[in-house]
Amino acid sequence: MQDRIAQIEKEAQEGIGSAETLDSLDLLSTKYLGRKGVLTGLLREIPALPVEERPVAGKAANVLKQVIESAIEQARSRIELESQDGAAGIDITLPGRPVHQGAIHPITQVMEEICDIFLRLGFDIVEGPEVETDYYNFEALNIPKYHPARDMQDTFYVSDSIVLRTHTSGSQPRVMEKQDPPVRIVSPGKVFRCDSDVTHTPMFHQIEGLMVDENISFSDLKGILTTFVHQFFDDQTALRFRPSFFPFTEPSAEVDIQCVMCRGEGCRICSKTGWLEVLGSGMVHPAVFENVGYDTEKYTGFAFGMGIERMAMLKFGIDDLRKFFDNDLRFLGQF
Ligand code: 2NL
Repeated sequence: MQDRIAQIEKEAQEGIGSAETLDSLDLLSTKYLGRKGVLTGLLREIPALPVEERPVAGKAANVLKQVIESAIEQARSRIELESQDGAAGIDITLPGRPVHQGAIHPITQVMEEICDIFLRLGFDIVEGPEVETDYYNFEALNIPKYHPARDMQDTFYVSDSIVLRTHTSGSQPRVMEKQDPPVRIVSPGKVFRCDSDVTHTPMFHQIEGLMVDENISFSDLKGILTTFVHQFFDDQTALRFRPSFFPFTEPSAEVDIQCVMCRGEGCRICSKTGWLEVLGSGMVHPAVFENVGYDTEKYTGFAFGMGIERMAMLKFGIDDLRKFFDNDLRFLGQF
């Protein structure tokens, strides 16, 4: 009897364990627990056993019944969970949940692209602090105390001698103080001006470049900046160098490119001139070299600066600077 009970339990466990549908489970339930089932048959045989075996056999049969019942309940939960339309309520016809994919901000993209072009031209990237001393932001760059650029209107002052940097130039004298020429660096980053209207945001991005060595001439400036413009826009884009003024360069030149919208025909974007201003540049003023201890008889260099937002607007044909800062994902995801 004990052996048969053990045998029945083994078979029942195997059958129930491998049942895959509720229907087959129902059949197994009837087979073992039904009115004409295996267990009923087993219990009916007990009275025929020798009297001393009956209690043990009866108890074993009842234990077997409980074991089978709980095995069937477990299997039912398992099958319901696995089944697609069972009591667990998993509806496989529901559309999937959307996975929102991020995008790199267009300003970051343009910043990285510009850095890549200068890296290929042999420049290193340096980053300086956004909170800068008056000395590095102004004094070292030959912007004296009375210069209009230092006006409270333009500069965010943290204290008398600390400002939010108004350009990334300050990173460059820091490098020159520590390193003798040749120097070939670009410094990208956020800059801050106390100015906010349709075409100005109080924070924007710039990249500045500096190249210093023996025998660096204005031709090197023209060559590097022409290569840059041809790589960033396209190699058919015409450039012109127009005399200008910056306190930290002499001579200074602004770089215009042929209008990317009308190709020089004259349109709204270029105010009918056919040209767009993209860069400021010049030969580093000897006063800047003296401030960092470079021998002005031995070394010359050129420097340049440009606004990233402006480059991104021209490249992507965006007409409003503020769109970069609205954080509208429908806009930002397009680039
Ligand atoms: C512009 C013009 C410019 C520089 C930045 C520079 C840096 C050092 C020495 C001399 Cl360390 N010059 N930077 C030179 C010319 C122009 O930026 O329009 N920026 C948006």
